[in-house]
Amino acid sequence: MSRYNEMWRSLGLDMEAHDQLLEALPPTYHDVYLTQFGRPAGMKYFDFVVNEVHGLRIQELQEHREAGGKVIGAFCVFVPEEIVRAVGGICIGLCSGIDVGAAEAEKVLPRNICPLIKSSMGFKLTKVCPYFESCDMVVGETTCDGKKKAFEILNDYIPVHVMETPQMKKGRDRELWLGEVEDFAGLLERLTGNKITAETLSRSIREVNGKRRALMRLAEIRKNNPAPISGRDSLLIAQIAMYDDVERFTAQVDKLCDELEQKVRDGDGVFPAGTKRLIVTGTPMAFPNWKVPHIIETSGAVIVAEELCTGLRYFENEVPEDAAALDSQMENVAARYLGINCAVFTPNTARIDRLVQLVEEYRADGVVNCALSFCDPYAIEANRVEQTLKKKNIPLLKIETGYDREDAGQLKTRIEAFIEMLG
Ligand code: BJ8
Repeated sequence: MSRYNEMWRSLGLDMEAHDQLLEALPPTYHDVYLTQFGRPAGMKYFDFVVNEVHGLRIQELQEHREAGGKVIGAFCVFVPEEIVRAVGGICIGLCSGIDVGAAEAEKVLPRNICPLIKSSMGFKLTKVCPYFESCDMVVGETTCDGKKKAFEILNDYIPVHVMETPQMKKGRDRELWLGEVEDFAGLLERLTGNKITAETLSRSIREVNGKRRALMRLAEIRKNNPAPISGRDSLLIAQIAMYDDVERFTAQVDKLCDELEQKVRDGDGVFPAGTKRLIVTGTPMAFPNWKVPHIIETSGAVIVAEELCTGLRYFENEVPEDAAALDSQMENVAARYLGINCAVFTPNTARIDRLVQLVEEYRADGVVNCALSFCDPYAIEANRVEQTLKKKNIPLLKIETGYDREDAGQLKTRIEAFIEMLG
C-alpha cells in the first residue's frame, strides 16, 4: 500500500485501474532506462522524478491548490506557461503517451484516431491520472482537427478553454494569436483573482527562459562526439520539463550539464565514438512514449537531437526579457510561441529548413521521421521532409507507428537496415 493512497482517493482516482497503471511502468522504465551503459550520475534526479511521478509532484500540486493556487493542464507547447505563472498558477503538460483507457475513449471518439488524442481522453475517462484530476482547467488549441473536436468532448468532463491557433503566420494571424494570448491572460486573472502586472510577467518570462536555456545548454552539449548522453535520457528530461517545478528542474539540468561538460573534456561517451548519429523529427513523444528512441538506440545508433515538441521545438527561442511595459511583454510572449514550427501550419518550410540546419550542426548521419498513426499533418508533411532531404543527400527513414508494441519487431528490422545502410 502506498503512502499516497489517501491523496489519490481524495482526487477521485479509480484505485484499481491506477494500481495497474503504476505496475506497468517500472519494468518498461527499467528496460529502457536503467540498463543503459555509462549513464550520467545526474540522471538520478530524473529517475527520482519518474519514481515519484504520481507521488511527490502531485502532493506539491495539492499543497499549491490548498494555498489558493490553480493548476492548468495543457496538451500542446503553444500554451504559454509564462501567462499561467504570472497569475501564480502552475502549468502542467498532461501525459498522453501510453495506451490507457482506449476502450473508454472509443466510446466517445472514433477508433481510428491519433493515439495521443485517444490516450488523453482515455486518461480522463478512466480516472487514472492524478495530474488530470489536479487540474482546475485544461487548455486546448485548434491545432489539428482531431484535437480541436476532441476538446469539445473533453469539456463534458473537465472545464476546457480552447485557444485559437492560426493556420498561417501572416500579419493578421499574428494579431489573432496575440488576441488569444491576451484573452487567456484575462481568463486566468478572473479564475485566480490575480492581476498580471509587468513585474509578474517579467519574472515568469525570466523563469521559463531559464528552463529553456538549461535545456538548450544540454542540446548544445549533445553536438559532441562521442555522445555524452543518450537520446532516451534527453527525451525523458524534455518530458519531465513539462510537469516538474520550473526552478528545481532548471537547477538539476544545469547540474547535469556541468557533469556532461566534464565528460566531454574527458572524451567520455555513452556510445563509442563513430556510432551513427541520428535526428528524430515528427510528432511529439509524450510521456511515457519511449518506443522508437529505445529501438533506435538498441540498434546501433544514437539520437543526437529531436526536432519535436518534446525536444527543440519546446525550448528553442526565448521570449525577449528587455520589455518593460506589459503590452510589449505580451506581444513578445505571443510572437515567441507563434515561431513554433508545427505541421498544422501552412506553409511550414521553416521546420524543414531548421531540420537541414540541425543535420549540419549536429553532424548527423541521417534522419528518422516519426509520425503517430492517423496524424495527417505530420504524415503528409513527411513528403516535404523527404523531398528536401533527398536534394541534400541526407538519408531518411519514414516511420508511422502508435503506442502498441505489435510493430516493435518490424520497426527494429527497418531501423537496423537503415543504420546498416548508413555504412
Ligand atoms: S505544436 S505538434 S504539441 S499540436 S500527433 S494531436 S498534430 S493528430 S500533437 Fe502537437 Fe502542439 Fe503541434 Fe506540437 Fe494532432 Fe498529430 Fe495527434 Fe498531434
